[in-house]
Amino acid sequence: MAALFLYSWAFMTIIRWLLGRIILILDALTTPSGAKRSKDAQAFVDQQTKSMAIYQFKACPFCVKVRRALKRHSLDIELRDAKKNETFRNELLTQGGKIKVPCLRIEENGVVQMMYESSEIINYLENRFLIAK
Ligand SMILES: N[C@@H](CCC(=O)N[C@@H](CS)C(=O)NCC(=O)O)C(=O)O
Repeated sequence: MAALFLYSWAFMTIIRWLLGRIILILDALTTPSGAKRSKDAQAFVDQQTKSMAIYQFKACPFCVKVRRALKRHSLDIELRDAKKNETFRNELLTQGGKIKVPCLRIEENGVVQMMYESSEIINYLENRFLIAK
């Protein structure tokens, strides 16, 4: 019984790892090109995104979706690996309340907002930076 459990756990781990690699390869092969803004407009956006960070796992499909949106819209937001980095993992848990990625951290006037859900994050960024959908 224990052996069966161990085999299925190992099998699922390998499948998950393989799917993760496939997602990363497809992402690398089809990376979107970034939107172009005037120098001033990009500087304004960069100034605003300085107070943001995204907690993520490298091979999580929902994180890949958000990272592609960042690339497509030329949004320079710090990425924090919550799988490998213990400090970031703890920040995500204490400030957001759960270990779930992606999560967008927005800090404004000393107030921290933690936003989960990839679609909500992308919508928020597109609305905030007036990006046409
Ligand atoms: N509906 C969510 C799904 C996010 C999700 O399921 N993320 C997984 C990673 S791919 C997660 O954080 N799982 C918790 C864990 O692995 O500890 C979204 O679109 O952001």
